[in-house]
Amino acid sequence: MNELRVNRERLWDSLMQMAEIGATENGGSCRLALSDEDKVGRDLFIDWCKGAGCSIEIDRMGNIFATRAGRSNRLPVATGSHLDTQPHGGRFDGVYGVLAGLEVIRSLNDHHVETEAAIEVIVWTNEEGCRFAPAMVASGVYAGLFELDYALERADERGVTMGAELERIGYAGDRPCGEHALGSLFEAHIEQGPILEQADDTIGVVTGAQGTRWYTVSITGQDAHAGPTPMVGRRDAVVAAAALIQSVERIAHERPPQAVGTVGALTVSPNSQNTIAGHVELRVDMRHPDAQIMTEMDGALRDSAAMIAEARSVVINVDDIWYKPPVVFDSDCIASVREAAAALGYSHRDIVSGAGHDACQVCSVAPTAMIFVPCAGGLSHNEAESAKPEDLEAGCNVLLNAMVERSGVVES
Ligand code: HGY
Ligand code: MN
Ligand code: MN
Repeated sequence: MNELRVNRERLWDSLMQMAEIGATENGGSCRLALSDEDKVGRDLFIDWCKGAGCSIEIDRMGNIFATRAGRSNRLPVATGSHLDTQPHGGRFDGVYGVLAGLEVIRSLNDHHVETEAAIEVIVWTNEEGCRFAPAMVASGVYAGLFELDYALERADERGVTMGAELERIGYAGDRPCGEHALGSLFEAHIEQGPILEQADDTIGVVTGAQGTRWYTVSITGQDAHAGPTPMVGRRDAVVAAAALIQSVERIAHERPPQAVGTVGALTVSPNSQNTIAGHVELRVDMRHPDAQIMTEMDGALRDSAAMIAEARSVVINVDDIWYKPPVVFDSDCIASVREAAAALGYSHRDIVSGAGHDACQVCSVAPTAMIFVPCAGGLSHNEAESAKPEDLEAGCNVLLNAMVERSGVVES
């Protein structure tokens, strides 16, 4: 069968309409997980899917499964991603994967294609992990990597839990999370890094993803007056935190070119200009494609914390929040993506994802692969995130054809 094609304008319009929900003044999106904005985006997605003839199912973690029926009762071929964003999120991270899936369904309808296996689009709850840590928690429950109760009890900075928010926005589904079996999963996503754009390639055939480790580091010194307290003998938690932040960067620089380390969040107490801070909490993110090197980085961080604590007479606790080992995707699904890209004539290359994705969880329980498209400057988790309509269309064409190849088509 000749390669099927999607509708570029309709895909772009759906992205821009979704971007109006939680739009920020600098052109980005802010729809924190399970916020009112997230609810509005979910409701719009479900309306669109029902308009395209899908049935809808919602599980206990609020994961949404939109299904376009197939002729046989083979396990569905699924796609999807997330609608929740970072606080200064872009208009494409996650959303592209969800709406590319909707575009696949709309295009199958346009072409009057009946598939053997059902085609599904999934919205995974709380992929970003910025309001409720850790990231990819709902797809993690689905894959059996987190317990349901653990996830429902995850709380935000105000102590509001995921379970309470799911009830409040009406997305506490009744279907057990993890019961909805999938035959395979393909997730389309912007690369969020510079490789495709620098290589001038249109499609990333994603073979896996690097590992991620999150920590909460708490530093306790002593509140004291900024004026009369001599410099010698201070137990200044902010200066100790500065030393630890430098260590996180050094540990990554010492393992080029792939190791990365970030301290993206920091809270100071009492946070007063004329009080030496007695307490700081840091949130650390470290990543690498090699699990052994990740273990080394973990040890280096703990050693550095011990030395800083000694030198500055503070107490430092390094608490593990989350460890996601590196993953390798399914070779047959990867081949489906590569063959679709080649058949469609798109330049493509294999790539390992620097970011985590729901596909990195689901690959534990279903054959999985991903499709990347370039984004401008490789920039993401930034309101200026952008991607070209023609690249988004290309990725969606690859998605459509890879899914149809896996699902089988009923010859009319
Ligand atoms: O952290 C990540 O890689 C993803 O954006 N949640
Ligand atoms: Mn994402
Ligand atoms: Mn993200």
